[in-house]
Amino acid sequence: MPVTLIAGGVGGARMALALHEALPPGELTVIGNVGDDCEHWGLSISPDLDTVLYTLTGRIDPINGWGVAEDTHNLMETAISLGEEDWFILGDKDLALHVARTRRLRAGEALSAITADVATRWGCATKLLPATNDRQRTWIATDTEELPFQEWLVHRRAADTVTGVRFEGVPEAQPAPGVLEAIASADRIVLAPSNPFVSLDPILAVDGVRAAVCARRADTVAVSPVIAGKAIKGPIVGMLESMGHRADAIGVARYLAPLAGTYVLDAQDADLAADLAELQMAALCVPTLMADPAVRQGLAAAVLA
Ligand code: FO1
Repeated sequence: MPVTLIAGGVGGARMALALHEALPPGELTVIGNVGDDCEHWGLSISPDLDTVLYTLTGRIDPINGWGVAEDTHNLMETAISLGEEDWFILGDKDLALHVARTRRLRAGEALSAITADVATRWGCATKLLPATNDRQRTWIATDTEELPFQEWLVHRRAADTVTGVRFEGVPEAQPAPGVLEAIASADRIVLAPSNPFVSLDPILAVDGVRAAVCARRADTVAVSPVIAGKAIKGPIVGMLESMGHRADAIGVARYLAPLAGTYVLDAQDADLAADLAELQMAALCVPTLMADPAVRQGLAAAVLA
């Protein structure tokens, strides 16, 4: 059963692992967010693609949910002693991937080709596609200024109130090879429990992607990134509030209703299932906290059933 997952952030990578484990090798395609990409110390960094790669190949740091497990920070310590910026943590093993990607991008290779090659070298049977090979960058509007995504999230610790989100590079950004085909040909499309504003929307903003998912609404399942009014990870609840949405799983469901005919609520939110009927969304209620492998299996089974 070919399945396509639209994924960003740590929630996207955990959902990718759940489906990767549940499906026969090669049946899963993950379309990853590149709006979070940044240049740091002159290197091209693709956090969301890397988080999926590290998660699916057993390299991920289980505590942070990003970066490489038990990485060392020798390069970073020396760079800081030379006066380089210290707010974005780059481990030594992680840096190797950024060095390789930066060299290959400068030599003219497409991000999709580099990502596919890394996945093959690391024995990852799941296909990982960046949403676009074109430059796309997420900007966060706050009460006072507009900030690049990583500056807002990491440097400023998401402390500034969000009033809007803008995707630089849109509407020009074109889908990477295989993206529209993966959406059109999958038996099931899954919207990961990712932040809809900064992890799913940049993917959907790529030319033709939102329309392609809307056309498959009956086969699309979205998983809530909010449980009992709290984020599984990250700043989503504050963003829902500051951008005028209901700050719970139903606020996200309303936002995603044009795209997904089925919505997965965490079992703790079972009392919200009735609110999905007016959105013409079918409800599934299962445990969704994927740090637990049994929950991961149960969630994948529910999404694929
Ligand atoms: N997140 C942090 O909270 N602090 C960091 O210093 C940090 C560094 C970092 C380096 C490489 C990478 O791939 C991810 C990194 N992240 C860091 C996570 C990243 O900011 C977010 O997970 C995503 O962009 C959100 O989707």
